Amino acid sequence: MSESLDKLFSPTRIKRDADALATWGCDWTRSFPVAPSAVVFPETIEEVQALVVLANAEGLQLVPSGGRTGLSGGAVASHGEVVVSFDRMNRIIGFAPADRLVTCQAGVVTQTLQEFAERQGYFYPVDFASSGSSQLGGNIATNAGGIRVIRYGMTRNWIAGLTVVTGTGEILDCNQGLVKNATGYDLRHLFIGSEGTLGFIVEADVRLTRIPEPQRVMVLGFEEFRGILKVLSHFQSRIELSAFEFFSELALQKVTAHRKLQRPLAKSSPFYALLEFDASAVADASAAFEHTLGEGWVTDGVLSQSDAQAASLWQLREGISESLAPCSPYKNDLSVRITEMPEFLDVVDELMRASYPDFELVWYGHIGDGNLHLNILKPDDLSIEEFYGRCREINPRLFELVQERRGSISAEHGVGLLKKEFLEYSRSPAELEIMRALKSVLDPNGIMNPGKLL
Ligand code: 2HG
Ligand code: ZN
Repeated sequence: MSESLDKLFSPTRIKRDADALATWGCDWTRSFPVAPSAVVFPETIEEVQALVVLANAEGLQLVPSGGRTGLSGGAVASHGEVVVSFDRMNRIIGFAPADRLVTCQAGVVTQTLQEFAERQGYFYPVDFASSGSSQLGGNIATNAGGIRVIRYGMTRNWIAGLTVVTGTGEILDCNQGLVKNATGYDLRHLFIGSEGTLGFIVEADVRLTRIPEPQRVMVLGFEEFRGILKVLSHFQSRIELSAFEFFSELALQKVTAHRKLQRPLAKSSPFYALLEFDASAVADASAAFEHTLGEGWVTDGVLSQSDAQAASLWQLREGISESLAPCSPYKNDLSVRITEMPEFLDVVDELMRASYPDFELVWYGHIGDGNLHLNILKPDDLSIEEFYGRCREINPRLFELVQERRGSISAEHGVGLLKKEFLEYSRSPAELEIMRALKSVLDPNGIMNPGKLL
């Protein structure tokens, strides 16, 4: 089988050395075994198709690989799979101003797309801390969210057309970049968020929007968790928010130490929120701040006075995940409806305090989207296996709280390997059966990203 791969890919486009296998065989998770048999670098859709045909004929298993910034093990190859990297399919192929569409290969880096859009006088609004290395194909495969979902929605909202190679080797041109298309099932949306289990995303027509006004950033301090949601409602009823993020004092301590940043407020508070909005809304935002201060919901606040200050305030939120990485955190990525959020925060807090009195808990997330990232930090004296084992033990109780509120056990990071055994807490038996049936149609031999999601 290895010989056939060599016929398809020239020596510069196939790697089998230990370093390459370790690099391309995993994502940002560190707890799963990494053991691919080879890494290949296709350059065309036809090559991807030929690879899928070969894999079906010879029983190879394929793991799609983008910027490898995933947090759920969705791009980890643990069992001798062939990793299919999109690093060489990284071109922006076309731009149609009247359609506001940019056509990209799957390996285009998010930031490259953002910068391209800006050069054309437009804006690609999906953004996250990993924009500098995450690739569009991976963003689509996980329906990535990030920091401006409250205003612009998830990756799904921006994908007008999608070219995929299915697990049977068919090339599908889904929705062709159309605005209106009432011709039955929209297969594009089946592939968005499919985590590479149905086929390869090879090309996409991405919608752009107008460049927003200059933005201002406010960071507020809170005595109580619940106050954050009151403030969210108050601001949202008065101004359009581009972001509403939150983090705890412990998260702030970790990120300021890691990135050597200034604390935002003179006085420390147990919790903070970061708000972003159009510069033209500053007067309304300031009035909203005064009101929330008067109500006692917030303790203090700061408003950015320059773009540089706004950027450094953003670092306080965007650098958190990176600053926790040395502590091998166990990650939770939960979501419930905003209306459920205040009570949900309380019950999760109670469960966590009772379950992990000796573990450090770092609370942060896109609270304006109902999305909570709760990272549990590994104490130095526990092995990673023991620590993850203890974290997994509590998952059923935590996920029951999510299920009772019809929430999601994975808001934006995907299921991958990390949350797979718990999927039933978010998807019903009937849904899971349909998902398996779809998988068997599009990937009957199970060659696509085996062992992930389902
Ligand atoms: C973020 O919002 C990312 O910073 C990462 O989604 C969250 O590491 C995490 O748990
Ligand atoms: Zn996030």
